[in-house]
Amino acid sequence: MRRFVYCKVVLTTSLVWVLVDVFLLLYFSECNKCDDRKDRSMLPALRAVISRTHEGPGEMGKAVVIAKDEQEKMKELFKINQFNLMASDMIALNRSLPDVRLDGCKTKVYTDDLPNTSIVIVFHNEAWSTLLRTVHSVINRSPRHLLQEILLVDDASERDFLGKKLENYGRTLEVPMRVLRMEQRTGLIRARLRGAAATRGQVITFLDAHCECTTGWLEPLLARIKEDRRSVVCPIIDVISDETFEYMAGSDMTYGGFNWKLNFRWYPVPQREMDRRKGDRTLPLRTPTMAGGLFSIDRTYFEEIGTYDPGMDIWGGENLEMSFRIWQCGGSLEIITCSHVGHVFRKATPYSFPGGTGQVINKNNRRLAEVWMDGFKDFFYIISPDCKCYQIFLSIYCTSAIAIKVVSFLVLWCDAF
Ligand SMILES: [Mn+2]
Repeated sequence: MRRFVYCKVVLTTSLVWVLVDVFLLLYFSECNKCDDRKDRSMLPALRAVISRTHEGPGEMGKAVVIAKDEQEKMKELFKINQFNLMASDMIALNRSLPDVRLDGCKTKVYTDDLPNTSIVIVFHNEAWSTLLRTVHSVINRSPRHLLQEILLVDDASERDFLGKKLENYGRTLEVPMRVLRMEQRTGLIRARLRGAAATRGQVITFLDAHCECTTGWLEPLLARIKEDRRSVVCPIIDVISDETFEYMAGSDMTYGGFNWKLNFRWYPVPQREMDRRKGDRTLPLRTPTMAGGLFSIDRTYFEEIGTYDPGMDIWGGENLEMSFRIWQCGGSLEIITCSHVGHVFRKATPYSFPGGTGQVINKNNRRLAEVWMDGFKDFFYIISPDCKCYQIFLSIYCTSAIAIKVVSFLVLWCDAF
């Protein structure tokens, strides 16, 4: 009898321990899920980047050196895109980059509920490695829940690998990537409009096709738009060398301006803007104009201010047009100094334009002056007498421009220049 009681005690205690074990097991497997949730912003690809050793051509943003006996071939390849294609092709699509942010930026914390964004990238005969490195840098360095999709708009490229091969590659990515095709060469402006019209994210982020996004590039852009949906924000544009693909940090001490030829120019940030920010260089920097290639804008605000002027051709002047439009119609244009994106700056354009570059830019600038600059347009006409020969066409291509002006000024209460 006593032995039976003894047995019962042993059995019950064993049972208790089994239950404790089961509980512990369940508890810890739950916690694995917790860790996953904490990590949800970090994609497997990003983890791979972090754990990768920083060796190989161009890693950590270092310059690529081409061997002497390859120099001739390198020069030949350079002509295709007007950058060192051989160097670009040697660099991993997910190469590592240095963290070039100001120290004050690295400790900033952003809320989890930022608006999400669609990325729109327009390309024309872009190189495979630069285009895909742009895409991978977006995916690897953006919290997944903030990326709605990546839209590539092909402005009638003629290279085979940018066809089906690109679409198939897109299917292997962790973020939905779609390729939209323009039927014929239409230029940056109308291609961007096509991309923008297809977006579903709350914010549209336009990028150039040869960029690399760095750690923490996206959150500060979206946080500023969440704070004020009428702020249109640009990252600091770092320089990726067209010769070596070395990554070099851009300055937060220059901002965008323009001259009376209506060329975009960088100027030193004036003291008054430093004073307005009380000397804190990590705060948004109000800039008169933007370079135009890289910026984020609230999608509904983009529609409200009338998007781009669809009457502008190919490229040129659209960045100033957008800048003036934003400032004059109740918004603000800012450089977010905590956000860094690299861009391959080229010395020459590899593209040819129907009708020639000069004519296109003059026509666009003329529209810009007529719609947004009021009496100040005379400065432009005085300094660019070339534009006079287009006077005869004014009535044709200004009708739609003036319609834009009337609508914008009436509906949006836009200010004068
Ligand atoms: Mn570019």
